[in-house]
Amino acid sequence: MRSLCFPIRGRSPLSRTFTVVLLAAFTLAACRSSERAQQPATQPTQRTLSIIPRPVSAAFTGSGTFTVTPSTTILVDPGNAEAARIGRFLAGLIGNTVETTPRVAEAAGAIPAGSIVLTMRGADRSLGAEGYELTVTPERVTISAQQPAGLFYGVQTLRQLLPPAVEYAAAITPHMEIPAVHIVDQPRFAWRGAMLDVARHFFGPEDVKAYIDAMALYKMNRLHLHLADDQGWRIEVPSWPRLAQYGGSTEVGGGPGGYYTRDEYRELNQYAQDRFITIVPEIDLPGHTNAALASYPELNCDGTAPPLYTGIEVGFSTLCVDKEITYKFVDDIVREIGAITAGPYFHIGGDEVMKLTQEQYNGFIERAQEIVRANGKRAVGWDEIAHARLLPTTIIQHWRPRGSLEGIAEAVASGATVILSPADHIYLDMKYDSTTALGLTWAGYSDVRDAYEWDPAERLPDVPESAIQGVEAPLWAETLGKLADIQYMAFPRLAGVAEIGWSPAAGRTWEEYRVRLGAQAPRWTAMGINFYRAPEVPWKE
Ligand code: TNX
Repeated sequence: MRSLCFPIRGRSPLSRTFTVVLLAAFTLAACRSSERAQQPATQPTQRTLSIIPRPVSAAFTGSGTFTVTPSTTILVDPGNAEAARIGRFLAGLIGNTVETTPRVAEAAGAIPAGSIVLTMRGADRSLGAEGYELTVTPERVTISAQQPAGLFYGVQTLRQLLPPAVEYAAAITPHMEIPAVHIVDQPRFAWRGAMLDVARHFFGPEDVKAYIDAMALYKMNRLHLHLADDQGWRIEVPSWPRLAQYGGSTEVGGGPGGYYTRDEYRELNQYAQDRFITIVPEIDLPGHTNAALASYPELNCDGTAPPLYTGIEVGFSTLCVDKEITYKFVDDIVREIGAITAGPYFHIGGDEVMKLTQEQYNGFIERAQEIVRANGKRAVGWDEIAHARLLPTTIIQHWRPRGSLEGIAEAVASGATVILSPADHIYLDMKYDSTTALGLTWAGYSDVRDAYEWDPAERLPDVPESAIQGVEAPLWAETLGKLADIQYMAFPRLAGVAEIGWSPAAGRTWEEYRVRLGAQAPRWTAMGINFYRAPEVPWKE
Protein backbone atom coordinates (compact mmCIF):
# COMPACT_ATOMS: atom_id res chain seq x y z
CA MET A 1 0.00 0.00 0.00
CA ARG A 2 1.20 3.53 -0.75
CA SER A 3 1.25 5.99 2.10
CA LEU A 4 -0.87 9.10 1.74
CA CYS A 5 1.10 11.74 -0.08
CA PHE A 6 0.43 15.41 0.56
CA PRO A 7 2.10 17.92 -1.80
CA ILE A 8 3.57 20.72 0.29
CA ARG A 9 5.15 23.54 -1.72
CA GLY A 10 7.68 25.88 -0.20
CA ARG A 11 5.96 29.28 -0.23
CA SER A 12 2.41 28.62 -1.38
CA PRO A 13 -0.36 30.09 0.76
CA LEU A 14 -1.57 26.54 1.18
CA SER A 15 1.54 25.59 3.10
CA ARG A 16 1.01 28.34 5.66
CA THR A 17 -2.44 27.19 6.53
CA PHE A 18 -1.84 23.55 5.94
CA THR A 19 -3.19 21.48 8.77
CA VAL A 20 -4.20 17.90 8.45
CA VAL A 21 -5.66 16.14 11.42
CA LEU A 22 -4.65 12.55 11.13
CA LEU A 23 -7.67 10.55 12.00
CA ALA A 24 -8.51 8.14 9.23
CA ALA A 25 -4.97 7.63 8.05
CA PHE A 26 -2.06 8.66 10.17
CA THR A 27 0.81 8.00 7.83
CA LEU A 28 1.63 11.17 5.99
CA ALA A 29 4.17 11.77 3.35
CA ALA A 30 5.19 15.23 2.33
CA CYS A 31 6.19 14.87 -1.30
CA ARG A 32 8.68 17.46 -2.41
CA SER A 33 8.14 19.39 -5.60
CA SER A 34 11.06 19.48 -8.02
CA GLU A 35 12.20 22.89 -6.74
CA ARG A 36 12.80 21.38 -3.31
CA ALA A 37 15.00 18.66 -4.73
CA GLN A 38 17.75 21.30 -4.91
CA GLN A 39 17.93 21.56 -1.14
CA PRO A 40 20.88 20.13 0.84
CA ALA A 41 21.45 16.40 0.59
CA THR A 42 20.71 15.93 4.28
CA GLN A 43 17.02 16.40 3.50
CA PRO A 44 15.26 13.32 2.22
CA THR A 45 13.19 13.68 -0.94
CA GLN A 46 10.16 12.26 0.80
CA ARG A 47 9.32 12.38 4.48
CA THR A 48 6.93 10.04 6.20
CA LEU A 49 5.54 10.43 9.67
CA SER A 50 5.20 6.94 11.11
CA ILE A 51 4.65 7.15 14.83
CA ILE A 52 3.76 4.07 16.93
CA PRO A 53 1.61 4.10 18.97
CA ARG A 54 -0.60 6.27 16.80
CA PRO A 55 -1.17 9.61 18.59
CA VAL A 56 -4.64 10.77 19.53
CA SER A 57 -4.25 13.71 17.17
CA ALA A 58 -1.46 14.91 14.96
CA ALA A 59 -1.28 17.63 12.37
CA PHE A 60 1.28 18.88 9.88
CA THR A 61 1.60 22.64 10.36
CA GLY A 62 3.21 23.64 7.10
CA SER A 63 6.23 22.67 5.11
CA GLY A 64 8.84 23.97 7.52
CA THR A 65 11.32 21.92 9.50
CA PHE A 66 13.27 22.34 12.70
CA THR A 67 16.95 21.56 12.33
CA VAL A 68 18.74 19.70 15.11
CA THR A 69 22.46 20.44 15.23
CA PRO A 70 25.15 19.98 17.88
CA SER A 71 24.47 23.56 18.97
CA THR A 72 20.79 22.90 19.66
CA THR A 73 20.09 23.51 23.35
CA ILE A 74 17.58 21.50 25.38
CA LEU A 75 15.91 23.82 27.89
CA VAL A 76 13.99 22.71 30.98
CA ASP A 77 12.08 24.48 33.76
CA PRO A 78 14.44 25.80 36.45
CA GLY A 79 14.68 23.40 39.39
CA ASN A 80 12.90 20.56 37.60
CA ALA A 81 15.38 17.68 38.07
CA GLU A 82 13.16 15.12 36.34
CA ALA A 83 12.76 17.29 33.25
CA ALA A 84 16.56 17.76 33.21
CA ARG A 85 17.07 13.99 33.42
CA ILE A 86 14.64 13.44 30.54
CA GLY A 87 16.43 16.22 28.66
CA ARG A 88 19.71 14.35 29.10
CA PHE A 89 18.04 11.18 27.75
CA LEU A 90 17.11 13.12 24.62
CA ALA A 91 20.56 14.73 24.39
CA GLY A 92 22.17 11.29 24.63
CA LEU A 93 20.00 10.06 21.80
CA ILE A 94 20.92 12.97 19.53
CA GLY A 95 24.64 13.03 20.28
CA ASN A 96 27.30 10.39 20.69
CA THR A 97 30.31 12.44 21.72
CA VAL A 98 30.90 15.56 23.77
CA GLU A 99 31.01 17.56 20.52
CA THR A 100 27.72 16.24 19.13
CA THR A 101 25.62 16.09 22.31
CA PRO A 102 23.27 19.03 22.86
CA ARG A 103 23.60 21.01 26.08
CA VAL A 104 20.81 20.65 28.66
CA ALA A 105 20.19 23.89 30.54
CA GLU A 106 17.56 25.67 32.60
CA ALA A 107 15.38 28.07 30.69
CA ALA A 108 16.02 31.68 31.74
CA GLY A 109 13.94 34.45 30.20
CA ALA A 110 13.11 34.44 26.50
CA ILE A 111 13.57 31.12 24.70
CA PRO A 112 16.24 31.50 22.01
CA ALA A 113 15.54 30.13 18.52
CA GLY A 114 16.97 26.68 17.96
CA SER A 115 15.91 25.29 21.35
CA ILE A 116 14.08 22.14 22.33
CA VAL A 117 11.95 23.00 25.36
CA LEU A 118 10.65 20.49 27.92
CA THR A 119 8.17 22.15 30.24
CA MET A 120 5.61 21.28 32.88
CA ARG A 121 4.40 24.88 33.10
CA GLY A 122 1.04 25.77 31.67
CA ALA A 123 0.38 22.34 30.23
CA ASP A 124 -3.26 21.59 29.55
CA ARG A 125 -4.81 19.79 32.53
CA SER A 126 -6.69 17.44 30.25
CA LEU A 127 -3.36 15.83 29.27
CA GLY A 128 -3.50 13.86 32.51
CA ALA A 129 -0.61 12.00 34.14
CA GLU A 130 0.90 10.56 30.96
CA GLY A 131 -0.23 12.86 28.15
CA TYR A 132 1.88 15.43 26.30
CA GLU A 133 1.68 18.09 23.64
CA LEU A 134 4.46 18.33 21.05
CA THR A 135 4.81 21.41 18.87
CA VAL A 136 7.52 21.63 16.23
CA THR A 137 8.07 24.89 14.36
CA PRO A 138 11.12 25.99 12.37
CA GLU A 139 12.14 28.07 15.43
CA ARG A 140 11.77 25.57 18.25
CA VAL A 141 10.43 22.30 19.56
CA THR A 142 8.20 22.39 22.63
CA ILE A 143 7.06 19.39 24.64
CA SER A 144 4.69 20.22 27.45
CA ALA A 145 3.12 17.85 29.94
CA GLN A 146 1.53 17.82 33.39
CA GLN A 147 3.92 15.18 34.68
CA PRO A 148 7.43 13.90 33.90
CA ALA A 149 5.98 10.73 32.33
CA GLY A 150 4.29 12.90 29.72
CA LEU A 151 7.57 14.68 28.95
CA PHE A 152 9.23 11.30 28.51
CA TYR A 153 6.51 10.11 26.13
CA GLY A 154 6.74 13.36 24.20
CA VAL A 155 10.46 12.69 23.85
CA GLN A 156 9.70 9.20 22.51
CA THR A 157 7.46 10.73 19.85
CA LEU A 158 10.14 13.28 18.98
CA ARG A 159 12.62 10.39 18.79
CA GLN A 160 10.45 8.76 16.14
CA LEU A 161 10.48 12.00 14.15
CA LEU A 162 14.29 11.93 14.16
CA PRO A 163 16.11 9.72 11.64
CA PRO A 164 16.75 6.10 12.69
CA ALA A 165 20.49 6.82 12.66
CA VAL A 166 20.12 8.45 16.10
CA GLU A 167 19.75 4.93 17.48
CA TYR A 168 23.28 3.94 16.49
CA ALA A 169 25.73 4.24 19.35
CA ALA A 170 28.50 5.45 17.04
CA ALA A 171 26.76 7.45 14.32
CA ILE A 172 27.34 11.16 13.81
CA THR A 173 24.27 12.92 12.47
CA PRO A 174 25.19 16.63 12.46
CA HIS A 175 22.03 18.08 10.84
CA MET A 176 18.67 16.45 11.27
CA GLU A 177 15.34 17.83 10.09
CA ILE A 178 12.11 17.43 12.04
CA PRO A 179 8.87 18.33 10.24
CA ALA A 180 6.65 21.06 11.67
CA VAL A 181 3.86 19.21 13.48
CA HIS A 182 1.43 19.60 16.33
CA ILE A 183 0.63 16.48 18.33
CA VAL A 184 -1.66 16.10 21.34
CA ASP A 185 -1.60 12.67 22.85
CA GLN A 186 -2.44 10.55 25.88
CA PRO A 187 -2.97 6.83 26.55
CA ARG A 188 -6.21 4.89 26.41
CA PHE A 189 -5.14 2.42 29.12
CA ALA A 190 -3.04 2.72 32.28
CA TRP A 191 -1.42 -0.72 31.84
CA ARG A 192 0.67 -1.21 28.71
CA GLY A 193 2.70 -4.23 29.54
CA ALA A 194 5.06 -6.94 28.44
CA MET A 195 6.01 -10.10 30.31
CA LEU A 196 9.35 -11.82 30.08
CA ASP A 197 9.75 -15.45 31.21
CA VAL A 198 13.23 -15.50 32.72
CA ALA A 199 12.50 -18.82 34.47
CA ARG A 200 12.39 -21.33 31.60
CA HIS A 201 15.62 -19.82 30.30
CA PHE A 202 17.52 -17.25 32.29
CA PHE A 203 18.16 -13.85 30.74
CA GLY A 204 20.69 -11.62 32.48
CA PRO A 205 20.21 -7.95 33.41
CA GLU A 206 21.69 -6.66 30.14
CA ASP A 207 19.12 -8.62 28.10
CA VAL A 208 16.29 -7.33 30.28
CA LYS A 209 17.56 -3.77 29.83
CA ALA A 210 17.56 -4.22 26.05
CA TYR A 211 13.90 -5.28 26.26
CA ILE A 212 13.12 -2.30 28.50
CA ASP A 213 14.77 0.03 25.97
CA ALA A 214 12.53 -1.23 23.19
CA MET A 215 9.42 -1.01 25.40
CA ALA A 216 10.22 2.62 26.25
CA LEU A 217 10.33 3.57 22.56
CA TYR A 218 6.67 2.52 22.30
CA LYS A 219 5.50 4.10 25.58
CA MET A 220 4.95 0.77 27.35
CA ASN A 221 4.95 1.06 31.13
CA ARG A 222 4.79 -2.35 32.85
CA LEU A 223 7.42 -5.08 32.72
CA HIS A 224 6.17 -8.27 34.33
CA LEU A 225 9.08 -10.59 35.18
CA HIS A 226 8.13 -14.26 35.56
CA LEU A 227 10.79 -14.91 38.18
CA ALA A 228 10.09 -18.49 39.26
CA ASP A 229 8.75 -21.63 37.62
CA ASP A 230 9.39 -25.38 37.66
CA GLN A 231 12.66 -25.00 35.77
CA GLY A 232 14.27 -22.23 37.79
CA TRP A 233 14.14 -19.67 40.60
CA ARG A 234 15.67 -16.41 39.41
CA ILE A 235 15.94 -14.05 42.36
CA GLU A 236 17.94 -14.06 45.55
CA VAL A 237 15.81 -14.34 48.72
CA PRO A 238 18.03 -13.99 51.84
CA SER A 239 15.84 -16.04 54.20
CA TRP A 240 15.61 -18.96 51.74
CA PRO A 241 19.04 -18.90 50.07
CA ARG A 242 18.82 -22.27 48.31
CA LEU A 243 15.97 -21.01 46.12
CA ALA A 244 18.39 -19.07 43.94
CA GLN A 245 21.59 -20.99 44.64
CA TYR A 246 20.18 -24.44 43.93
CA GLY A 247 16.73 -23.76 42.45
CA GLY A 248 18.30 -21.28 40.01
CA SER A 249 21.07 -23.60 38.86
CA THR A 250 19.44 -24.93 35.71
CA GLU A 251 16.89 -24.18 32.98
CA VAL A 252 14.99 -25.86 30.14
CA GLY A 253 17.34 -28.23 28.36
CA GLY A 254 19.76 -28.36 31.31
CA GLY A 255 21.73 -25.15 30.75
CA PRO A 256 23.39 -23.29 33.62
CA GLY A 257 20.40 -21.09 34.55
CA GLY A 258 21.18 -18.15 36.79
CA TYR A 259 19.48 -15.60 39.02
CA TYR A 260 19.44 -11.88 39.80
CA THR A 261 21.25 -10.80 42.92
CA ARG A 262 19.31 -8.34 45.03
CA ASP A 263 21.53 -5.53 43.80
CA GLU A 264 20.98 -6.50 40.18
CA TYR A 265 17.22 -6.63 40.72
CA ARG A 266 17.26 -3.23 42.47
CA GLU A 267 19.22 -1.81 39.58
CA LEU A 268 16.77 -3.24 37.05
CA ASN A 269 13.95 -1.56 38.95
CA GLN A 270 15.80 1.75 38.78
CA TYR A 271 16.61 1.32 35.09
CA ALA A 272 12.94 0.61 34.36
CA GLN A 273 11.70 3.46 36.56
CA ASP A 274 14.01 5.88 34.78
CA ARG A 275 12.05 4.97 31.64
CA PHE A 276 8.64 5.16 33.39
CA ILE A 277 8.29 1.40 33.45
CA THR A 278 7.12 -0.41 36.59
CA ILE A 279 8.49 -3.89 37.20
CA VAL A 280 5.85 -6.41 38.30
CA PRO A 281 7.59 -9.40 39.93
CA GLU A 282 5.86 -12.76 39.64
CA ILE A 283 6.50 -15.76 41.83
CA ASP A 284 4.15 -18.36 40.38
CA LEU A 285 2.24 -20.11 43.21
CA PRO A 286 1.14 -22.68 44.29
CA GLY A 287 1.90 -24.59 41.05
CA HIS A 288 4.90 -24.09 38.76
CA THR A 289 7.02 -24.46 41.89
CA ASN A 290 9.31 -27.42 41.25
CA ALA A 291 12.46 -25.30 41.61
CA ALA A 292 11.36 -24.25 45.12
CA LEU A 293 10.20 -27.77 46.05
CA ALA A 294 13.57 -29.16 44.91
CA SER A 295 15.41 -26.60 47.03
CA TYR A 296 13.48 -27.15 50.29
CA PRO A 297 12.07 -30.61 51.20
CA GLU A 298 9.85 -29.09 53.91
CA LEU A 299 7.69 -27.38 51.27
CA ASN A 300 6.60 -30.83 49.99
CA CYS A 301 3.71 -32.70 51.65
CA ASP A 302 5.83 -35.85 51.94
CA GLY A 303 8.92 -33.95 53.07
CA THR A 304 10.94 -35.20 50.11
CA ALA A 305 12.53 -32.85 47.60
CA PRO A 306 12.02 -33.78 43.93
CA PRO A 307 14.93 -33.46 41.50
CA LEU A 308 15.45 -30.27 39.52
CA TYR A 309 13.37 -30.17 36.33
CA THR A 310 14.50 -29.18 32.84
CA GLY A 311 11.54 -30.27 30.67
CA ILE A 312 8.57 -28.19 29.49
CA GLU A 313 5.52 -29.97 30.91
CA VAL A 314 3.19 -27.86 33.10
CA GLY A 315 0.79 -28.55 35.96
CA PHE A 316 2.58 -31.30 37.90
CA SER A 317 3.93 -29.33 40.88
CA THR A 318 2.32 -27.65 43.89
CA LEU A 319 3.33 -26.30 47.25
CA CYS A 320 1.85 -28.23 50.19
CA VAL A 321 -1.12 -25.98 50.94
CA ASP A 322 -1.96 -27.80 54.19
CA LYS A 323 1.37 -27.03 55.87
CA GLU A 324 1.79 -23.82 57.84
CA ILE A 325 5.40 -23.43 56.71
CA THR A 326 4.08 -22.84 53.18
CA TYR A 327 2.52 -19.55 54.33
CA LYS A 328 5.67 -18.49 56.18
CA PHE A 329 7.51 -19.16 52.92
CA VAL A 330 5.03 -17.05 50.93
CA ASP A 331 5.23 -14.25 53.48
CA ASP A 332 9.05 -14.26 53.42
CA ILE A 333 9.34 -14.11 49.65
CA VAL A 334 6.62 -11.46 49.23
CA ARG A 335 8.23 -9.32 51.94
CA GLU A 336 11.82 -9.70 50.75
CA ILE A 337 11.17 -9.33 47.04
CA GLY A 338 8.50 -6.69 47.66
CA ALA A 339 10.97 -4.60 49.68
CA ILE A 340 13.29 -4.18 46.69
CA THR A 341 10.52 -3.72 44.13
CA ALA A 342 9.82 -0.09 43.26
CA GLY A 343 6.22 -0.60 42.13
CA PRO A 344 3.05 -1.46 44.04
CA TYR A 345 2.35 -4.88 42.45
CA PHE A 346 3.16 -8.49 43.36
CA HIS A 347 2.06 -11.22 40.95
CA ILE A 348 1.23 -14.53 42.65
CA GLY A 349 0.73 -16.60 39.49
CA GLY A 350 -2.04 -19.08 40.27
CA ASP A 351 -2.19 -20.77 36.85
CA GLU A 352 -2.38 -24.40 35.81
CA VAL A 353 -2.61 -26.13 39.16
CA MET A 354 -3.72 -29.70 38.56
CA LYS A 355 -2.88 -31.34 41.87
CA LEU A 356 -5.29 -29.50 44.20
CA THR A 357 -9.04 -29.53 44.73
CA GLN A 358 -10.86 -26.27 43.87
CA GLU A 359 -11.39 -25.72 47.58
CA GLN A 360 -7.69 -26.15 48.39
CA TYR A 361 -6.77 -23.87 45.49
CA ASN A 362 -9.20 -21.11 46.49
CA GLY A 363 -8.05 -21.28 50.12
CA PHE A 364 -4.43 -20.89 49.08
CA ILE A 365 -5.10 -17.96 46.71
CA GLU A 366 -7.15 -16.13 49.34
CA ARG A 367 -4.35 -16.46 51.92
CA ALA A 368 -1.62 -15.52 49.43
CA GLN A 369 -3.63 -12.48 48.36
CA GLU A 370 -3.95 -11.43 51.99
CA ILE A 371 -0.19 -11.86 52.56
CA VAL A 372 0.48 -9.59 49.57
CA ARG A 373 -1.90 -6.98 50.99
CA ALA A 374 -0.34 -7.19 54.45
CA ASN A 375 3.05 -6.51 52.85
CA GLY A 376 1.75 -3.33 51.27
CA LYS A 377 1.44 -4.61 47.71
CA ARG A 378 -1.39 -5.19 45.29
CA ALA A 379 -1.93 -8.77 44.09
CA VAL A 380 -2.05 -9.78 40.43
CA GLY A 381 -2.84 -13.34 39.32
CA TRP A 382 -3.60 -15.37 36.17
CA ASP A 383 -7.30 -15.75 35.39
CA GLU A 384 -7.80 -18.98 37.36
CA ILE A 385 -7.72 -16.85 40.55
CA ALA A 386 -11.13 -15.45 39.60
CA HIS A 387 -12.66 -18.56 41.22
CA ALA A 388 -11.43 -17.45 44.65
CA ARG A 389 -12.86 -14.59 46.72
CA LEU A 390 -10.83 -11.61 45.56
CA LEU A 391 -10.11 -8.24 47.13
CA PRO A 392 -11.27 -5.22 45.08
CA THR A 393 -7.62 -4.25 44.68
CA THR A 394 -6.67 -7.58 43.10
CA ILE A 395 -5.98 -7.64 39.36
CA ILE A 396 -6.92 -10.63 37.20
CA GLN A 397 -4.70 -11.34 34.20
CA HIS A 398 -6.91 -12.92 31.56
CA TRP A 399 -4.95 -15.32 29.33
CA ARG A 400 -7.00 -18.35 28.33
CA PRO A 401 -8.53 -18.35 24.86
CA ARG A 402 -12.29 -17.97 24.45
CA GLY A 403 -14.53 -20.44 26.20
CA SER A 404 -12.94 -20.42 29.64
CA LEU A 405 -13.96 -17.11 31.12
CA GLU A 406 -15.80 -18.41 34.18
CA GLY A 407 -15.67 -16.19 37.22
CA ILE A 408 -14.13 -13.09 35.64
CA ALA A 409 -17.33 -11.05 35.23
CA GLU A 410 -18.43 -11.99 38.77
CA ALA A 411 -15.06 -10.96 40.23
CA VAL A 412 -15.24 -7.68 38.32
CA ALA A 413 -18.77 -7.05 39.61
CA SER A 414 -17.34 -7.17 43.13
CA GLY A 415 -14.55 -4.73 42.32
CA ALA A 416 -11.61 -6.60 40.79
CA THR A 417 -10.00 -5.27 37.60
CA VAL A 418 -8.50 -7.03 34.59
CA ILE A 419 -5.39 -7.05 32.41
CA LEU A 420 -5.88 -8.59 28.98
CA SER A 421 -3.31 -11.08 27.67
CA PRO A 422 -5.42 -13.26 25.37
CA ALA A 423 -3.21 -16.16 24.29
CA ASP A 424 -4.94 -16.39 20.90
CA HIS A 425 -3.77 -12.86 20.03
CA ILE A 426 -0.77 -11.67 22.04
CA TYR A 427 1.16 -14.65 23.39
CA LEU A 428 4.40 -13.67 21.73
CA ASP A 429 5.73 -17.20 22.10
CA MET A 430 3.13 -18.49 19.63
CA LYS A 431 4.65 -19.15 16.21
CA TYR A 432 3.85 -16.61 13.49
CA ASP A 433 3.05 -19.45 11.09
CA SER A 434 4.06 -23.02 10.34
CA THR A 435 7.52 -21.94 9.18
CA THR A 436 8.55 -20.24 12.43
CA ALA A 437 11.42 -22.24 13.94
CA LEU A 438 10.99 -20.92 17.50
CA GLY A 439 7.92 -20.88 19.73
CA LEU A 440 4.89 -23.02 20.55
CA THR A 441 1.48 -23.55 18.90
CA TRP A 442 -1.00 -24.52 21.63
CA ALA A 443 -3.04 -21.31 21.22
CA GLY A 444 -2.67 -21.36 17.43
CA TYR A 445 -0.45 -19.31 15.14
CA SER A 446 -0.41 -15.56 15.70
CA ASP A 447 0.66 -13.52 12.73
CA VAL A 448 1.28 -9.79 13.00
CA ARG A 449 -2.27 -8.98 11.99
CA ASP A 450 -3.81 -11.39 14.55
CA ALA A 451 -1.77 -9.72 17.28
CA TYR A 452 -2.94 -6.25 16.19
CA GLU A 453 -6.53 -6.63 15.06
CA TRP A 454 -8.60 -6.92 18.22
CA ASP A 455 -10.12 -4.49 20.68
CA PRO A 456 -9.74 -4.89 24.46
CA ALA A 457 -13.25 -3.51 25.07
CA GLU A 458 -14.77 -6.34 23.08
CA ARG A 459 -12.85 -9.26 24.52
CA LEU A 460 -14.76 -10.12 27.69
CA PRO A 461 -18.53 -10.20 27.85
CA ASP A 462 -19.92 -8.33 30.85
CA VAL A 463 -16.63 -6.62 31.65
CA PRO A 464 -16.87 -2.86 31.05
CA GLU A 465 -13.90 -0.95 29.68
CA SER A 466 -13.66 0.90 33.00
CA ALA A 467 -12.65 -2.40 34.69
CA ILE A 468 -9.87 -3.04 32.17
CA GLN A 469 -6.46 -1.89 33.37
CA GLY A 470 -4.99 -2.51 29.96
CA VAL A 471 -3.06 -5.07 27.94
CA GLU A 472 0.06 -7.15 28.42
CA ALA A 473 1.94 -9.39 26.00
CA PRO A 474 3.55 -12.43 27.64
CA LEU A 475 6.64 -13.99 26.14
CA TRP A 476 7.20 -17.51 27.47
CA ALA A 477 10.70 -18.81 26.97
CA GLU A 478 10.54 -22.61 26.77
CA THR A 479 12.03 -22.43 23.25
CA LEU A 480 13.93 -19.16 23.57
CA GLY A 481 17.54 -19.30 24.73
CA LYS A 482 19.02 -15.93 23.82
CA LEU A 483 18.13 -12.27 23.43
CA ALA A 484 18.00 -12.58 19.64
CA ASP A 485 15.29 -15.28 20.04
CA ILE A 486 13.25 -13.04 22.33
CA GLN A 487 13.49 -10.16 19.89
CA TYR A 488 12.53 -12.35 16.94
CA MET A 489 9.28 -13.37 18.62
CA ALA A 490 8.52 -9.93 20.10
CA PHE A 491 9.21 -7.84 17.01
CA PRO A 492 7.14 -6.82 15.20
CA ARG A 493 4.19 -7.99 17.36
CA LEU A 494 5.07 -6.06 20.53
CA ALA A 495 4.71 -2.71 18.72
CA GLY A 496 1.09 -3.61 17.93
CA VAL A 497 0.40 -4.43 21.57
CA ALA A 498 1.82 -1.05 22.56
CA GLU A 499 -0.57 0.62 20.12
CA ILE A 500 -3.59 -1.36 21.34
CA GLY A 501 -2.76 -0.21 24.87
CA TRP A 502 -2.17 3.45 24.00
CA SER A 503 -4.20 4.53 20.98
CA PRO A 504 -7.95 5.08 20.64
CA ALA A 505 -9.75 2.18 18.98
CA ALA A 506 -11.53 4.50 16.55
CA GLY A 507 -9.63 4.71 13.29
CA ARG A 508 -7.14 1.94 14.03
CA THR A 509 -6.92 -0.20 10.92
CA TRP A 510 -4.50 -2.93 9.85
CA GLU A 511 -4.00 -1.45 6.38
CA GLU A 512 -2.88 1.88 7.78
CA TYR A 513 -0.90 0.37 10.66
CA ARG A 514 1.17 -2.01 8.57
CA VAL A 515 2.74 0.92 6.70
CA ARG A 516 3.79 2.65 9.92
CA LEU A 517 5.06 -0.69 11.20
CA GLY A 518 7.14 -1.26 8.09
CA ALA A 519 8.78 2.09 8.68
CA GLN A 520 10.21 0.84 12.02
CA ALA A 521 12.67 -1.51 10.32
CA PRO A 522 15.64 0.89 9.96
CA ARG A 523 15.25 1.98 13.59
CA TRP A 524 15.18 -1.61 14.83
CA THR A 525 18.23 -2.37 12.73
CA ALA A 526 20.00 0.62 14.26
CA MET A 527 18.99 -0.56 17.75
CA GLY A 528 20.35 -4.04 17.05
CA ILE A 529 16.91 -5.67 17.32
CA ASN A 530 16.62 -9.03 15.57
CA PHE A 531 13.10 -8.77 14.15
CA TYR A 532 10.97 -11.06 12.00
CA ARG A 533 10.36 -9.62 8.52
CA ALA A 534 6.74 -10.71 8.32
CA PRO A 535 5.70 -10.91 4.65
CA GLU A 536 2.44 -9.03 5.26
CA VAL A 537 4.34 -5.86 6.25
CA PRO A 538 5.91 -3.46 3.68
CA TRP A 539 9.33 -3.19 5.35
CA LYS A 540 11.29 -0.05 4.66
CA GLU A 541 14.97 -0.52 3.85
C1 TNX B 1 0.74 -21.40 29.55
S1 TNX B 1 0.10 -18.67 30.39
C2 TNX B 1 1.37 -21.05 30.73
C3 TNX B 1 2.84 -21.07 30.82
C4 TNX B 1 3.47 -21.55 29.55
C5 TNX B 1 2.73 -20.98 28.37
C6 TNX B 1 3.34 -21.30 27.05
C7 TNX B 1 0.16 -19.31 31.73
C8 TNX B 1 -0.43 -18.54 32.78
N1 TNX B 1 0.70 -20.53 31.80
O1 TNX B 1 3.26 -21.85 31.91
O2 TNX B 1 4.80 -21.16 29.54
O3 TNX B 1 1.41 -21.44 28.38
O4 TNX B 1 2.73 -20.60 26.02
